[in-house]
Amino acid sequence: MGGKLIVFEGVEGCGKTSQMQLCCEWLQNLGVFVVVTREPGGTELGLHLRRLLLEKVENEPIAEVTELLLYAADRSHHVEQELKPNLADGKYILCDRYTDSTTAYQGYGRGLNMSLINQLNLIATGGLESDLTIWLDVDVEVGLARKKGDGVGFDRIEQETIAFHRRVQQGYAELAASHPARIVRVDGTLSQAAVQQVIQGILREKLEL
Ligand code: Z5A
Repeated sequence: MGGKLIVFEGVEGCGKTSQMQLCCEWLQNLGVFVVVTREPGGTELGLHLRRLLLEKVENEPIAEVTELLLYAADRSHHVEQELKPNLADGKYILCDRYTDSTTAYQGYGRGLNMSLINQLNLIATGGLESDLTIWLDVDVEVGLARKKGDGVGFDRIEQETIAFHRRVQQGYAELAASHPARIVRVDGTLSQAAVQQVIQGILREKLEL
């Protein structure tokens, strides 16, 4: 069986982490070798970059292009260290966020130049695209309320305005419309069990499990 890259995307609190865990258990029960990873922070170097990206430094805000380059650096290292070797070993990789996050957050959210973002995504991935991307669609307010309920406190990006998060959400909607074969929308407002049933159906169909 060849390796597959399955990415989970969506706004804050859409349920990616919970659904990836459930998917991992289901795939392992089917006898599939699974690797769970994330961006930013899927490698040792990436963990340092993640901390730099998500902590807020009051008197030294990160410039927008710097932020973009740090996400690209994390991705480039992640692709080389984690994604390519595990795909070559035939593993199924469940990845929390990938290139569409950069398009949605830095492109739609921050308004950075899309052709620059596309070029950087290409450089960072060497052209490695996901086999399937699950977009968990929830309203921004629903996702942020879930995160607030967790009581962990908001990170630097979660503290952005509602307008920023709405632009990100719009970005996901436009990406899904432009890439219907790769990105599949799932209603993330259903119960966790119902969302998982839908995802398993999609993986069975698209990846012939
Ligand atoms: N970012 C970027 O800007 N550019 C990039 O290129 C990349 C990332 C790669 C880190 O993301 C940040 O980096 C992110 C975008 C930016 N922005 N922020 N902040 P992250 O993925 O690590 O963090 P996150 O987006 O905030 O995700 P999260 O906290 O891990 O949430 P989640 O994975 O989507 O949801 P969850 O942890 O599974 O669930 C959250 C809560 O909701 C929890 O209490 C669950 O029990 C509950 N939940 C989950 N599903 C349900 C359902 N179906 N019903 C009810 N409640 C639910």
